[in-house]
Amino acid sequence: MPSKFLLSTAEKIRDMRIRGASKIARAAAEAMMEEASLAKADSPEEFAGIMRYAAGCLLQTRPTAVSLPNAIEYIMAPLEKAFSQGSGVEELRAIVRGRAKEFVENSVQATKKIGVLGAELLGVKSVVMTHCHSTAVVSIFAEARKQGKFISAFVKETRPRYQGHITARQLSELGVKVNLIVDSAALYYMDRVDAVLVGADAIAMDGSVANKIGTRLTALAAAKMGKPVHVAAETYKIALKAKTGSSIPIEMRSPLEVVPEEFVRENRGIEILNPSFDVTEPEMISDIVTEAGVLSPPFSASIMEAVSRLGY
Ligand code: RUB
Repeated sequence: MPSKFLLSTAEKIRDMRIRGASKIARAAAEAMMEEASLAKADSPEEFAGIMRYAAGCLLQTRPTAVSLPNAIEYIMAPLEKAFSQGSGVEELRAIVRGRAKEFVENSVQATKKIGVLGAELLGVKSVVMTHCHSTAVVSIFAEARKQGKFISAFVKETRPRYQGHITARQLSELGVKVNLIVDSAALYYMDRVDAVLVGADAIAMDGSVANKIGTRLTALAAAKMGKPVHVAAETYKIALKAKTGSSIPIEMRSPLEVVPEEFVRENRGIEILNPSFDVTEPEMISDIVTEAGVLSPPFSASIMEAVSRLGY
């Protein structure tokens, strides 16, 4: 039987009480750590079975954020290796616990480093447009403010879940002057903006970026007005198996996030589509700020270089 903690973490990720690619990955790693601690196994086979089941539960929650399978792989690959080499239960338990802890610590450090590297891209008085809510993006604002920069922001509300409200509150707490706008006002205000700054759920090997639905439209608006688009993302957002953006799965969510149940009942003939993410082409992205450095176009080369340097 999987633990209550594992099941409740999986549930929270699925219904977005835990959301955002890095928080999802860290929560999954913490659930794996807890599962390893609680696992009552008489044999290595039994322990590995418990961990494989836990990994499977977590992997089924949300499909687009590659941070989730990458976190699971970071933990499970050494476990499988040690298992095949005949390690005992306590050794396997220590491996899972150690790797999960390491993943979370690395992720926290990576977000801080992205803050420092990303803040260098912002001028002393920058006006930045954001979409959705990204911890990596907020980290850049936090560092820029720490450096005494006077940043202001046009924060898109981000229908249908309004993650922009979280961004607006957090940036305001940092002392950023915040203008909260409806999503469709992006182009209207783009001429007042110096740069667009967004996070990522997955980055394909060609530099295509999957992020909250509407990111691509924002990037198009930025391209129209000649404004740069900076992406902030930890390297575990790189989808090593996705050569291009078209192989990143896009999560479709409930119509009830878009309209009330009454509307659905009264309008049976209307199909309500709610894709949660879209993919922005590399040509519309100026750079990708990672903890391993700021990656520049051509991304197929810079991503490959970062990946081989990191030993992925
Ligand atoms: C969140 C979203 C964020 C990325 C990056 O979507 O698209 O921009 O996940 O966030 P959702 P972070 O709210 O559907 O999870 O930088 O925190 O990983």
